[in-house]
Amino acid sequence: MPLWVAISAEIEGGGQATILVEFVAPEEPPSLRYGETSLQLESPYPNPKEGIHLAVAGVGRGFSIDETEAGVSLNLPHRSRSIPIFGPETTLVDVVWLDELPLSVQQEVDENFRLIERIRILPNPSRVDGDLSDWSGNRALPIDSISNILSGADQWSGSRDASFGVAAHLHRGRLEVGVRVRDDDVLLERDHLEIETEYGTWSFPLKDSGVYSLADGAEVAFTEQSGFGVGLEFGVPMAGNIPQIDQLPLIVRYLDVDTDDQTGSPVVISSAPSIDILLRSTPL
Ligand SMILES: [Ca+2]
Ligand SMILES: [Ca+2]
Repeated sequence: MPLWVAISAEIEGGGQATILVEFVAPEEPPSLRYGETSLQLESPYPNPKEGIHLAVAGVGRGFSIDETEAGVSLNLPHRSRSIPIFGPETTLVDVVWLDELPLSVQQEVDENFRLIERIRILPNPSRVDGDLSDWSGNRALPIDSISNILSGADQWSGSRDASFGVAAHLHRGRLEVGVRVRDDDVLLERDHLEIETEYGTWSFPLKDSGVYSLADGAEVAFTEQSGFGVGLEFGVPMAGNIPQIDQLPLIVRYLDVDTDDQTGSPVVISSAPSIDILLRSTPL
């Protein structure tokens, strides 16, 4: 440890994509990054397609990649379910593994590969009322790294400028999302939040404290602003068949505008690059 595995493929439609899997510690889930390109890497180790045993990880099946008609999936140590990472109509191009990324490649990864963070959805109740105390006890997922920035990375000056923590509940068919936005220059009506599931996307500006109605029966409540930023709660009844609670792909994005921004386009910081990429993989 650490260990990197880069899996490049030709995907449906003719494009190329790479999923980078980074093992930080054997007992922790690996982090996944996605790039719309094929990474050129050379490894001193044999191609792990047939399986590598992570000796450091102790017992287990180790790491392997399955290529079937259903697509490409990963088997990870200590996990009973394999993780689909590319859908059908995918051809594996290259699989390499490395103890560390060369510096030149690290720069390419920093610039072009985005973290795929999965927001866990817990079966807890909460109320969309602008009081975030019903989220205490849930560890928020921090979305605060350069690798979460989808656009405007050169405008972003760090987590105080724009970042957020997010947690989610699904209770009695209602999806509720709690977000604490960190922004040292909150511009009401201009800074936006976006919440996306495969069933719909809601985009709304930050507003004064209060509860507001949105499309499709959704509502959002904001807390009072503080020097830190602003908190909000979002709720929406989910129509139709909700998959298993932990398998509802959910993306939260913050679109940050600052007073001194000359470009006019927001910094976009997001929990995952797109819902399509999230849909390809089941929870880690
Ligand atoms: Ca509440
Ligand atoms: Ca702002």
